[in-house]
Amino acid sequence: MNQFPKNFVFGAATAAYQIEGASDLSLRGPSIWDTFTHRGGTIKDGTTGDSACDHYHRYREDVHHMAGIGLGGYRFSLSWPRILPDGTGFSNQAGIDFYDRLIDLLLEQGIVPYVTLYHWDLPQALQDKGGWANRDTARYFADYAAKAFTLYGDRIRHWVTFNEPWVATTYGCIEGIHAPGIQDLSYAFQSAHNMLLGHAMAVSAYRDSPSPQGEIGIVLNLHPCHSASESEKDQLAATYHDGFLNRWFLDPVFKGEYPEDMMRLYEEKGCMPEVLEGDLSLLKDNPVDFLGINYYFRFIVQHDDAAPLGFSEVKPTGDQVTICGWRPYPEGLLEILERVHHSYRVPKILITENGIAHQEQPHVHGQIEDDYRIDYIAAHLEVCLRAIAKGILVSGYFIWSLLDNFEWADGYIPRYGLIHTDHTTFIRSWKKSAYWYRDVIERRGLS
Ligand code: IFM
Repeated sequence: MNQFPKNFVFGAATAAYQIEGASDLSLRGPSIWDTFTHRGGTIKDGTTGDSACDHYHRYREDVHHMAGIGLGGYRFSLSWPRILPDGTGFSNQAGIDFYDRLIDLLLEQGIVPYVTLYHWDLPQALQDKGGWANRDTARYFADYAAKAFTLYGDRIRHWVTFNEPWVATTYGCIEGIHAPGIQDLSYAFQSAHNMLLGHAMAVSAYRDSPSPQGEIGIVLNLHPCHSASESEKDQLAATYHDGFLNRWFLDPVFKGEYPEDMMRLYEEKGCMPEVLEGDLSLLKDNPVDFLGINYYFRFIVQHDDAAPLGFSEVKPTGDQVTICGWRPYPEGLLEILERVHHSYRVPKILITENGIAHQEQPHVHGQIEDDYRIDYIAAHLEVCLRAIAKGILVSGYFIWSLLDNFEWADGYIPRYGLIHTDHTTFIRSWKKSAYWYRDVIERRGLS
């Protein structure tokens, strides 16, 4: 079978801080990513997302490109500080209007919007009150979510609460390589718990909102975690890494509980978060309608006495490794899909991100011949077809990303886009993969 089902959504994804630009204080409040990028020494090429792709001013052109490719869905995020500059309280009408215009234009072009409420740009004013480690942030998030449901719920039918809470807390609060740039296990696990709490509160707010007819879910980055060797120690390390990365989020969202082995480990290490009575039942009582999976690669894990939690990644090497240090492993997507389908009985699955980046040089005639991206996407789409044939409800696939954009700590070096962005002139040009994806969508299948 190489044809996708009739309702399968072919899409592409972006996130506010990575593309919007328009960071002037008259256009939005500051977020933790403004503070972090301007601190200096935090971003590989010394850049910021101040201008990014200038999508805020060029969204019409971008929607035109999406329509040209034939996208059925577009996943983007709302910038919380563009709507509520301080995170709570007064709102910014210009920001609210911007998303109104974007949503209306997408719908006019027959492109279904998928909206993420939190893709890492916490208002700085809330970081100043303790950030995600402060339990109140969960309530502020739910209030902001409720506002978004009221503003856009009449037109938005697909909502995502959080994007990749594991990355936000691990890179941001354990490794300190993302905003807010903290290195503290307890802070990180408390933040992750408060995000999950905010997620459950937002789901509940959606059910009570004026237009609750759509669906709401969460996006998790999931990875197979394989042991570096047959040794018992490495195998246990892989199980723990899986608990740290996958189960710590899947279990509360789908079962309303944290995994026992991980709670024991975190107690032992003195970093178990404070979980109040009622927190987990709130999660259980507010089930999601779908799970968004961001899939990129697998982890190979080893026992490591020097690592804070007792395990570490064996970094991949070789010429297939991407500029982000990731080795493509498409069969891992099937492993993840089978697992969430069988062990978590996920009602519906979307692949909300999948993509690849290298440092690309424009072709002499101007078009980027990114055959490596075409091979990568084709391999993952083929896995989706295999999963669907096995009865797993994969109902959409969103390429990361529509445009080359600001890739967090790596600045503008990795280029993930179907469309090349010149970050000086902001000129957009289709890469070979954009034409290829257009043909796939037109045929609704792989050749
Ligand atoms: O750019 C990121 C995105 O913001 C979240 N998922 C992974 C992508 C590539 O690193």
